[in-house]
Amino acid sequence: MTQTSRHWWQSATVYQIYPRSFADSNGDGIGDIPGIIGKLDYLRDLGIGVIWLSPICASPMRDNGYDIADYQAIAPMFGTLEDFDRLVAEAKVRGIGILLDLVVNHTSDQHRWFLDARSSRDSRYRDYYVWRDPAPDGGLPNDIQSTFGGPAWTLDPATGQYWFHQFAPEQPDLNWANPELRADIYRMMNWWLERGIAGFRMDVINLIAKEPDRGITADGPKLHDYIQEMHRETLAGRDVMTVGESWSATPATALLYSGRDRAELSMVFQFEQVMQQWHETWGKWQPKPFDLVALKRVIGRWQTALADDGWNSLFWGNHDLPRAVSKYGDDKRYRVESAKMLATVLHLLKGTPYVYQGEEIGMTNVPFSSIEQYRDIETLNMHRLHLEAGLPETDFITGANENGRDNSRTPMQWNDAAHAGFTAGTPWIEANPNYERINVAAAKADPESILTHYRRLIALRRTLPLVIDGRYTPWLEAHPEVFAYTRTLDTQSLLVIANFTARDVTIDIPAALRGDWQPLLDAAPALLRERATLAPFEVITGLADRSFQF
Ligand code: TEU
Ligand code: CA
Repeated sequence: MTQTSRHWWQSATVYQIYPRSFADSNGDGIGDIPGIIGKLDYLRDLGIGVIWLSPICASPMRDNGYDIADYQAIAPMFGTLEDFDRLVAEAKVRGIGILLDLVVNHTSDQHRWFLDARSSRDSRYRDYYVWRDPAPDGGLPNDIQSTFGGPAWTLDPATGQYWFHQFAPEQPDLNWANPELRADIYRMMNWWLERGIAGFRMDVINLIAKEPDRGITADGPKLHDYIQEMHRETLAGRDVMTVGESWSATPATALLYSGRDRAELSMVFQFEQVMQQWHETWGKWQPKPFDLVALKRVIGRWQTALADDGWNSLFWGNHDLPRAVSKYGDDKRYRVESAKMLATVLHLLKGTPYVYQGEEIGMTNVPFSSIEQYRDIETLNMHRLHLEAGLPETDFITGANENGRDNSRTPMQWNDAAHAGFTAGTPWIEANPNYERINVAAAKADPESILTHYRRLIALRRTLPLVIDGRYTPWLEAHPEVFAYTRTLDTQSLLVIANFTARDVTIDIPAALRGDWQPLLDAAPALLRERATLAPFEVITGLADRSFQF
């Protein structure tokens, strides 16, 4: 890809905000839009170009806003439409665009469409949702299960049919086969785009074309027709970025979503490396031991498959995943080292990097000990179901502390005041008790903080074209403890060699990598000989006027 055809979002770094947990401006214990506005200077100083806001629309908050009751109203707990317009304007002044979370696989059961749809089989909105008659024996139409546990069908006794929901019953699936529904969605998207947003993150976009009668949930045959239609009706002619969430994406389907001639999306979020670390039966509640070789294999496959067309998203965490430093690093003795190492490895890959709030100061998983401390609908449902199915309580709590979604949803840690400076009231979920040590104020006071390191990485992407365009070459692929790669553009290359363990690791340096490497990211220059020893979680980086093309 030449420099002139580059899109703005290929050199930008995205920062994800989970509004509920970011900054509370009025002491009700819930983060809000004025709170976000108050932190825009912090985000500008970090160097990010885009904020992805998790949902802020009116919602009964069964799933913290991923259950929308009105797509064109702001949830009162987060503020008003005026607050939102002010956020867009204030962010723009700082060179930051706002991505909204487009949740259109389903609505809330409190959306007026669904309220009307369930009022009668003759409702004009009935077909906006997916209804089926009971099976001949009166039971469920089929055995599709929902992501949050239990059947994907719930009976509406008044009208005698089941509605389909891939998540909670309070999140009825929309019927994308209905052209009027699609037109309403596009109208709503254009309404937001005209307010000046920078684009959309699209929630479970892979699920919209479901065909439940054929057992199809993800990747239905019409999926790409719908996305192309959506593009024609809303995105075409606008210089916006879009990222589709797809737990089923493979490198091959990523090219369908993000290939340059496809007129669909800018990129997708993929979860292959996340899911390969889950247990076969108990899923994420019984994590497997971390497998670096498998992780490298997945990342390498995506880097290679999207080298010349399509585009990668790069992330370690989000609001559904555990904290990166706890999952892939060492959140105790080597927290700082491992958080910096993980950031370096991710941000020097090819793609658009995403920073999840608090990752830039090395926030960690929570040490909850009782199910009462959790808030997430998925965790609470799965706790009940897995205990019924025989998983011991302590195993579940261990698994939830390792992989549960509340790990990433505790309050952003701003300073060492009560509740991490997040709220003057009582937070909706407890702050991680380590906020006294791990917080933004402490990070700002330390020139060698994780925060400083993120700032350097984000700035480097803006100044060094090699970071954006360079070709990825993996090294030491079978090594179980070290992640190594080069990126090459023309005759310039950068090198990353990272130790993923808490031990010294000595490696044989491949002949091609030996020699002098100029400093990158304020590190010392490196002279690589036949062997090198990396300290715990150390990462070696360097630049050289050499080419590695394979
Ligand atoms: O997530 C999709 C999704 O499938 C996750 O719920 C995932 O399966 C789960 O976290 C793994 O255990 C999106 C949103 O990111 C999530 O927050 C929502 O709850 C979900 O869609 C429904 O809108
Ligand atoms: Ca508030």
